Amino acid sequence: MERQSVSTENTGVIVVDIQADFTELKSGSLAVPGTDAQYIDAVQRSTQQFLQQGFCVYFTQDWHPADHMSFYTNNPGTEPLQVIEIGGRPQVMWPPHCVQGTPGADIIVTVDASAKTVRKGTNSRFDSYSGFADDGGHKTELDNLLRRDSMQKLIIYGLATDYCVKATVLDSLKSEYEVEVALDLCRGVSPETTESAIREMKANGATILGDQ
Ligand code: VGL
Ligand code: ZN
Repeated sequence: MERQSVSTENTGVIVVDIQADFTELKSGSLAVPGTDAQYIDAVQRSTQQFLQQGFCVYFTQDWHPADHMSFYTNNPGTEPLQVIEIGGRPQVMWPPHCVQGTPGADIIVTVDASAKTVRKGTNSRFDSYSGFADDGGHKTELDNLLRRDSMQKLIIYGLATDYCVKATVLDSLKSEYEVEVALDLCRGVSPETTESAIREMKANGATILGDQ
C-alpha cells in the first residue's frame, strides 16, 4: 500500500505508547478497546518491517511517578474518567497506569536493531500526552533526536488515537514535520473522541492512511 512508497530517507516512525497498561492483551489498567493479540501482532510486524526497510524508529513511553496528578487515586473525591480542572486546564482522571518500573509500563513490542525510546509524563505535576512536551511546556528529547537524525517526515501510530497519538501528531505538525498517521495501527479510548481527533489531525494537515 501507500506506506511502501514513502522514502526511508528523512522519514521517521513514531510508535506511541504501546505499553501493557493500555492493552486488553495484558489486562492493562487503562486498556484501550481493540488492543487484542491481533492488534499487537500487527504493530509488531509493521514496526519490524519499517526497521528492515531502513526507517529510524522512535518509541514513546508513558512513564509516570506513582504520585502523578492524572491518577484519580491521587485526587481525593474523583472517579475514573471524570474531568476536573488542574492548573487552569481540563484534566481527565485516569486509573493509575504506566507507573515507572512496573510491568504495566513495559513497551510490549520488541524489535531487533536500534530504536530509541523517549519517556514522557515523568513530572508528577504535569500530564504529557504529546511525545514532544508536557502540559507545562517541558520538552522531551524527541524533537532534538529527530533533528539530529535529519527527519522531515513522520509516520505515526499507536495508542491512544484520541489522546497521545493526537497530541503527538499535532505537535509534530506545529514543529513542521510532514505527518502520516497509520490509522489501522491506532486504537482510541472512545469512538466520539477518536472521530474528532481524526478530524482535528486532518484539519491541521496530517495525512490519514487507512481512513474511509
Ligand atoms: C494516554 C491517557 C493517559 C495515551 C496516556 O497514551 O494515549 N492516555 N496517559
Ligand atoms: Zn498517562
